[in-house]
Amino acid sequence: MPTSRELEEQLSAVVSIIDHAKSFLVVAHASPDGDAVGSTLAMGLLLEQLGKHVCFYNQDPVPYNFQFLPGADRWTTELGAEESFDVTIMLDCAERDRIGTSFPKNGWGKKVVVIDHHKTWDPSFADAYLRDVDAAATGELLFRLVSCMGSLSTEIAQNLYCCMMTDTGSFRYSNTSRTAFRIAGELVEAGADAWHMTSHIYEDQPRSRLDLLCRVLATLAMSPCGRLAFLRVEQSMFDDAGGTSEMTDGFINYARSIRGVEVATQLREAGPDTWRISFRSRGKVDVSSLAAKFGGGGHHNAAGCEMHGTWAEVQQRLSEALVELLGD
Ligand SMILES: [Mn+2]
Repeated sequence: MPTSRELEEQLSAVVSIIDHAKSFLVVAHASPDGDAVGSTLAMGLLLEQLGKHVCFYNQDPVPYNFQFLPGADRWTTELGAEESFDVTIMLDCAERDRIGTSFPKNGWGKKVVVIDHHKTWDPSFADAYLRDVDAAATGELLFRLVSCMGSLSTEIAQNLYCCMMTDTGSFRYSNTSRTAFRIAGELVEAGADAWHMTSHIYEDQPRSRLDLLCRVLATLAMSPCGRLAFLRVEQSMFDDAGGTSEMTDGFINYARSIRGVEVATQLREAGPDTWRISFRSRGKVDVSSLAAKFGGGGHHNAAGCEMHGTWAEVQQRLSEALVELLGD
């Protein structure tokens, strides 16, 4: 955890790099969530406000429920081979691999800035890091940056509100600090409307998402001790129910919400014998360290990785690792 002095130093290093550059690539992790989308758009809009040239890039498209956000129409999943940038700003992740395998080599600008709040990080490749694992969202760090160098327009405020709301589980998780509430209050003052944001993000889902949820909940399995719950998303479910993989975001919370469950795990089929694993902890177990063991990463209570094998093999390996972490 950086001291406020260290954070100020990190901030001024980032401000100085931005001041001295003209063209920017803004990118967040692949399979972007609300914080990744909101921080990409807020960062891009801030840079445009400062008169910079910006490319809003991600390997993956904006999920259906974030497409209403101001600036979402600028999002691109293609980068021209001839394009180059003074600075690449990487958001909501601090490891190269997280931005996905189709990130083009020429996507890297002459300088790289990382703005992030994840525990796992690679300290070796960026020119400047603005990192605070105690920030509720990457949007919280961007709020500081906007306060330093720009003005909080309604468009930026809406994007930052999306970051704060989604990464705190609608202001319910343990990262919902006094600071998070204070910033949310300022964002509301700047024009972010709570119900407008909620109704687009959580209450405008396609019927197919619920059809998918029915199928996924039917796979619920519990460990004999009752502290572990598993859900599984198979490719065939999308064929039956319709919908897309981004729609499974949030399903895992049903598994964690069961009385007695300490860790919920979701296996999502990503290819033959390949599974994207998500973990949600109630707080006792640091799932980011577990994910790191399997080549992934994340936060104390929310993390992920990729694993290979049949679902039964993967689930067995994870059960053993988790039981060991939980102790008796
Ligand atoms: Mn985040």
